[in-house]
Amino acid sequence: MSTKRALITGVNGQDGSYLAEELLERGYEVFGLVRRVGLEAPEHRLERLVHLLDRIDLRAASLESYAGIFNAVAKIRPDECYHLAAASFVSYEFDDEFSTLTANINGTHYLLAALKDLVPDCRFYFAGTSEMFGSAASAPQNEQTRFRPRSIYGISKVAGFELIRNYRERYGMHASSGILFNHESPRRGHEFVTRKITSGVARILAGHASELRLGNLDAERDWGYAKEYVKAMWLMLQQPEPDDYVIATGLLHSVRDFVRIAFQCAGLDWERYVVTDPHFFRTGESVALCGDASKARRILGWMPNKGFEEMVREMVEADCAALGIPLPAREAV
Ligand code: G4F
Repeated sequence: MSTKRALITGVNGQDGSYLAEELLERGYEVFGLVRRVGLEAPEHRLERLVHLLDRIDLRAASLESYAGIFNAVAKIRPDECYHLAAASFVSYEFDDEFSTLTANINGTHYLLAALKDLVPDCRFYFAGTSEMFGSAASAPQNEQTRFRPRSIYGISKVAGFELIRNYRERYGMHASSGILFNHESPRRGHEFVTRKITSGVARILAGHASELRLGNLDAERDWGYAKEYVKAMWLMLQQPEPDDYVIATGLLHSVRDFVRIAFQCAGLDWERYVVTDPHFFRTGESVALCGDASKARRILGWMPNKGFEEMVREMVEADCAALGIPLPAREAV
């Protein structure tokens, strides 16, 4: 059998870089779409991919240009396409709503349309998100739960999800959506709370900072481990039939839990360093989303393995190592 070709959008993000590793290990030929500026400064803009640059084929294309996507798909002719790219920071303020909505919806639509016309047998993965549930009326959320997005990002993802469902039903494409709850790792962007905390701990331990300013410590999330979540993406495309799956741990933890464990890993008392700052509070964030991944477990054989504390420790260790600081010996957390 010939080598399978996989195309990943958002390949330079947390999930994209783990997925590229996963697919390379499985013998795929991996292609990534990146913005042209990324190719011009790879060590800076593609930092999560530096160790893979000689093993993956990066092509410049903007998801805002149908012609660019069409040309890239025509040249690559992928067997599987993983569409991870999106403006993904969640804000409930509806700031910059037009560009987030337009870029996320159009990018998905252009890609799907190009694949349908050029390589209709290509299997397609769409990165949906728990933000699509928004202020859901019931918990835990599964594939039957009604979407009630409360952010522009969530609305754009619901639109993408509906595009996928329509292309699947109307054109018979093998197109699946993963509804992924929060997933973290040492490669998480610094704008998200988990990485902000672990890098903050490392900076405090190194003497580069004396406090960490955060928003709502009572906010809760269903936090999983990103490396395991990309496996679920691959599993979805190996199924005989396309479908939608919730990927989650089913466990809720608060920001305070995360903070306490992260500081404890470094032998620090969090209450001496953490300052709550109204600037980082989000209005309209009332419901804690918690996923029910029993369908993924039943059909894909997928389940989360890494524990919450273990993941927090790995993130703190990585941020400390980057600053050249050893962590104190492991304590029970
Ligand atoms: O880390 P966050 O910014 O992630 P959020 O908003 O849940 O979004 C992430 O997960 C979604 C679900 O998978 C994705 F759709 C989305 O793309 C992204 O990957 O915030 C987590 C929680 C929130 O409740 C927030 O209010 O942490 C709370 N928080 C408290 N203090 C803070 C802070 N969040 C940030 N970013 N910064 C703070 O200082």
